[in-house]
Amino acid sequence: MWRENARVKKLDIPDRRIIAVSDIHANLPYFKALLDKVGFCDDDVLIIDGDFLEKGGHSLETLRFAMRLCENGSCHAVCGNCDGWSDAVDNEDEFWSTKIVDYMLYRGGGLIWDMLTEQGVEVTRELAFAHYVPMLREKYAAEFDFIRALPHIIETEHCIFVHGGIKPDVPMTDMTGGECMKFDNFRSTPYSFDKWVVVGHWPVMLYHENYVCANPIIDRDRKIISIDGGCVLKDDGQLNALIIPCDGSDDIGFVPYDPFPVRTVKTAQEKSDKSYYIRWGDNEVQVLERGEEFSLCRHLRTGYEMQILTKYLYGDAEICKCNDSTDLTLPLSAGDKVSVIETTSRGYLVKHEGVSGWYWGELI
Ligand SMILES: [Mn+2]
Repeated sequence: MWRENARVKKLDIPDRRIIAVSDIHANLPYFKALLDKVGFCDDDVLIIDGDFLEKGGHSLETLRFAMRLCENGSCHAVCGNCDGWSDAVDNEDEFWSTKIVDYMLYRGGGLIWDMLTEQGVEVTRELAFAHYVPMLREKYAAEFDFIRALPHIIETEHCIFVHGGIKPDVPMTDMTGGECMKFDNFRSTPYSFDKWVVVGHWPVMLYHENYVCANPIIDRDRKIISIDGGCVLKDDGQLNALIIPCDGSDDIGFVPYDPFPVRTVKTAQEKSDKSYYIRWGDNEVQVLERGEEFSLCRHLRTGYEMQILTKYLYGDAEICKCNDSTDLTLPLSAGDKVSVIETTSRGYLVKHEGVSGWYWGELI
């Protein structure tokens, strides 16, 4: 799936609403709830824009659910960098037999883990993976056939769906599957396109500097739409459905899903003068004062100091990493609806219109 040239599937979708979802990451409950929320039905076309597997708890179940949706013709999936597991049983090279066990133990799950577990095989450091390959190939022939057949790109009249990204000056079939699936930080390129290019892969919040927003970024000038809402990966993440209308117009919208309880703001508060967002990949902090609930930390690269939830720190060391954190006090009015991510003795970490931050007052 990685080294071969990108496979492009062309779809003719006249007069149907297109719903695009990416980076489900084995979170089947979110995926089902999102499909319910958007009222997905046989008149729609659903595009799964890669990374529907791994990291969350239901890889095999999610794969089977996607297979059923695709069988009835109203769903099409592209392969993401976390989905190409047919390689694990097709290439009997050393990479797979040694690395896969480390990977499974590190993740504590995943598609191959789920398959082995379903067959009563316990995943331990001593597991001789190569021994189980023929069994996996036989028992999961349908699942691996489905994965093998996944295109890297789906192209419709108005849109190109690809997990990571493409280059405007390179024919799509001249790129490798791997390049398309793992095109990191795609929006930081200067590229623009004639058709809408819809991507996942890079959680959208990573594109913002001082605040966290999980809503899709619809860049109308460059025709790039980035939809990965950080489902599974972020404490405040959400699964986004991009909605492209039947008439092919540019009136593109989205519906987010997260399971956080919705409450109402009682008293207004002003936005903080300054804020920062410590994020994955740049999340080393020095703990200045460690508390039970909050710890005062200094972000190592920038020197910015903020209170971080102690449970968001990895481990007890003075220098450590943390889950994504922000100190933004959200601008809120009385009556605003917010979803509550964390409840603390000082206030609430909430999300309002996709933006995460703190509310210090009372919720009704
Ligand atoms: Mn990805």
